Amino acid sequence: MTTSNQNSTGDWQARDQRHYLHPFTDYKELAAKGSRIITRADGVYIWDSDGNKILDGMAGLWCVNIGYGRQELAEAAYRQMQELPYYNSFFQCAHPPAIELAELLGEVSPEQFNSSFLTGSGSEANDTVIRLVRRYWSLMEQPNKQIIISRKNAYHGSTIAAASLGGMSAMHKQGSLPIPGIVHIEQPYYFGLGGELSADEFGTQQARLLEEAIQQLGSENVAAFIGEPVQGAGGVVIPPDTYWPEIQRICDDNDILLIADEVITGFGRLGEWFGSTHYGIRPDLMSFAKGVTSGYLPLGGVLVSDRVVDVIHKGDEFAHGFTYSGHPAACAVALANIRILRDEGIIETVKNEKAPYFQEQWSTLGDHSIVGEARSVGLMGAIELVCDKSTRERFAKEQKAGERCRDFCVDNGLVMRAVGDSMIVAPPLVIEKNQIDELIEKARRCLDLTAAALTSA
Ligand code: PXG
Repeated sequence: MTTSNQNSTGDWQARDQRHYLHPFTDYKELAAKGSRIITRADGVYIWDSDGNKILDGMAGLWCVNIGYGRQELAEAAYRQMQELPYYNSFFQCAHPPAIELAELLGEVSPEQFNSSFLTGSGSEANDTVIRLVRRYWSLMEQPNKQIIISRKNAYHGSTIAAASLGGMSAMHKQGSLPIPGIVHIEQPYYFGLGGELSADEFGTQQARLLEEAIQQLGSENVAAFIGEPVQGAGGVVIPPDTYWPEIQRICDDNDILLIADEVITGFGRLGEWFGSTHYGIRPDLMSFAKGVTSGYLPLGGVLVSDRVVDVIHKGDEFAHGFTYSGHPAACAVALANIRILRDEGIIETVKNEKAPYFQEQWSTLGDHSIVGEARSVGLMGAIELVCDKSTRERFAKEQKAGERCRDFCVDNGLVMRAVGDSMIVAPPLVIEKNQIDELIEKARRCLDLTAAALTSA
C-alpha cells in the first residue's frame, strides 16, 4: 500500500483523477491539468500540497467569513459530538443546539424574523423556500398563487428545484430545467446591460420588469419574487441603488412575498448581518447557508417572518424536512461562529473600516488598461476585463481572458475567480488592511501578466 510518493502532489492527483467526481468541473480540462491539492489553511491563507501559500480571495467558496483556523469552532463541534452527535427534529423532538441557534438567528436578523427552518445547505434552503411560499398561499386560500419570479443569471443552488429557481442557462440546458411554475426576468447588470441609461434609471427600469411580469401572469397567480441582494456566482452583480426599493414597492403593491437569498450576503459580507439591511428591504423569507458556520460544517436554513410563520402554524402537517435539519454539531458550530462575529465586532469593522478601505483600493484597478469597470460593495468585488475601455468591448472568447487571468492569480499566490471575463473576489471578513494591499498588488500584477499575454497572442 505504501509507495514512496504516496503523499506527493502527483500521487494525490492520480488518485483524485481515478476516483473523485468534482462538482462544477470540466473533466477533460481537469484531467489535462491535474487538481490543485489544498492541504491546510490559516487566517486568510491556504496552502497547497507543494507548499505554496495562497491568499484566499474567495473565502473558500464565499463562506469562510471568520477566517480559517478558529479553535473555538473545532471545540464546539467536538464537545457537541461527545454530548449528542445526532438526533433529529422530527416526531416532536428537538435538542438544545437547534433551539439555541434558531433563537440566536432571530436576535441577529431584522425584527420580522423570529423563526428558522434548518437545512444542510443553501440549495436545500431554497427548496424549502419554494415549499414554504406555496404552502403559505394555499393556507391563505389562494392556491393559484404558485409562480415564483426569479432572475436570469441568478444562482440559488444545484438541486433540481434550486437550479430551476436560478437563472443559469447552462444548468437549465443540462438538466431540462426549469421545473414548471418559475419565471425569470432580466437581471440588474449595469455594466453589461445598462447601455446609455444612468445607473439609477437602469435600476428602476430593471425592477419594473417584475411589475410587467406580474401584470402578464396576473398577481393572483404569483407567489413570490426571489433575488440575491448582490448576485454572487453570476459575477458580483451589484444592483443600482434604485433597484431594491422599487422591487419592494412592487411586491407590496401586488401582495407577493419577497424572498432574499442571503446565502452569500448573510453574516456580514456587506457590512450588515444581512444584505437586505444594506439595501433597506424587508423580506418575508431569507435563505442562508455558508457564512452561518463560516463553512466549518455544512448548515443552511430559511429565516421565516412572523407573518408567514403565523399562517404555517395554523396548518396541519408541513410535509417537508431533512435528516440533517438542525444537525446538532453543525448548530453548535454555527452558534460559536455567530458569537464570534457578534462579540468581536467583525461585521461593524467590515462596515466602518475594511469595506471602505477595500473599495478605495479595489477601485484603483479600474485604471488598468484591460479593466472596463472595478466595482465593489462590502467585501465583494468584480473587475470586468475588456479589450477596449471606451466601448466596453470584450476580448474574443477563444482568448479566454478570464481563465488566463485566474491562472496567473493562483500561480502568483491569490485565489481570484473568473466568471467569464469578470474577475471576482470575496475574501474572509477578517482580512487585515495589509492583506487587502497584498490582494490588490497581486491582482494588479496578474492583470499586467494577462494584458501582456493577450496582446502578444
Ligand atoms: N444561493 C446562493 C446565493 C449561493 O451562492 C446557493 C444558494 C446554494 O448553496 P449550496 O450550499 O447548496 O451550495 C449558493 C451557493 C460559484 C458557486 O461558482 C457558488 C455557490 C455554489 C457553487 C459555486 O460561485 N453558491
